[in-house]
Amino acid sequence: MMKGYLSSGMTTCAGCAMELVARTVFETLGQNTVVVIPPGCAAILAGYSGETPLHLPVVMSNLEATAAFASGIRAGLDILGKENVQVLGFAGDGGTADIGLQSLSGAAERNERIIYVCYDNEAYMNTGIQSSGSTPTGAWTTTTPAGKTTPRKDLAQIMAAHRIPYVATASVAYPEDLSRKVKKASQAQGTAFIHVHSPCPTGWRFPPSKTIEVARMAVRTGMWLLYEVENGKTTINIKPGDLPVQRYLELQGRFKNLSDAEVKALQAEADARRAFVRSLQT
Ligand SMILES: Cc1ncc(C[n+]2csc(CCOP(=O)(O)OP(=O)(O)O)c2C)c(N)n1
Ligand code: SF4
Ligand SMILES: [Mg+2]
Repeated sequence: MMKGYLSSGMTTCAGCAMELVARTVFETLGQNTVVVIPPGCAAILAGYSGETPLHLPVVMSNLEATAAFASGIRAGLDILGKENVQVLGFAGDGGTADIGLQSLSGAAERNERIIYVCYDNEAYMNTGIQSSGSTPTGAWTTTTPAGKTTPRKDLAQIMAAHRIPYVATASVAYPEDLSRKVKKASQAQGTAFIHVHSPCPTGWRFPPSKTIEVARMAVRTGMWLLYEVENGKTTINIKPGDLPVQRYLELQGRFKNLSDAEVKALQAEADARRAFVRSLQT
């Protein structure tokens, strides 16, 4: 049963995947958890002016340094003998793939015992839908009004290349898979990283009632893959879907101006990604 570590009356947008992801992650980790959240849409969960909706100890980091804050808190807890308390970084894609990447990379290289969850809404949403390193090719944002022309970074593989004990991808549409991965992350002997696909109705231009449908279609078309890398071993958790990517793109206004050639290019990218991750699974 959901205990609920977030008060009701939250002010995320209707249909926000990030909030569902946060609730699932907090619920899975439980009360012995200290949370670090940088600026971004999730900052609303940390609160402001001395008030917070979150029933867990939480600090708002700056955007560059979520993993550094988490590392420092981990060190303090260890000195106090509180090894059983988990430290969770919960950050967006801009704060993870771009602005906070150096501190995350440093923490991973030191193999800090922290859990880092990136909710990926594929743009800087909180400041007005600007393109990030995680925005997919072709997507409209306010800084890519004609569609992004370059590919997205492969964040999960960037983290796997640090050879930390646990890396996983997840999706808001598969909460049991997400929860199982969070549990595994909490048992890792070092840095654990989970990259969660988190559709954003406001920025992706779809109705709030369609969040889970959009997220599920990403997996069913191979636009998002669900796998984990445990101590270097890759396991695909849900069979990568092979429906045409058009089925995912057509649900969202941000892709409405794509040409046939651009759709073909995204299809080729999805096919290549599927083949690449399959090749890692031995
Ligand atoms: C160094 C720095 N640059 C810019 C900002 C302004 N800023 C605050 S929140 C935010 C968006 C963060 O995007 P993301 O991490 O993807 O989270 P989202 O808003 O999408 O949830 C930005 C750019 C900042 N706080 N710090
Ligand atoms: S802009 Fe998107 S990610 Fe941010 S609160 Fe609204 S729905 Fe959630
Ligand atoms: Mg974002």
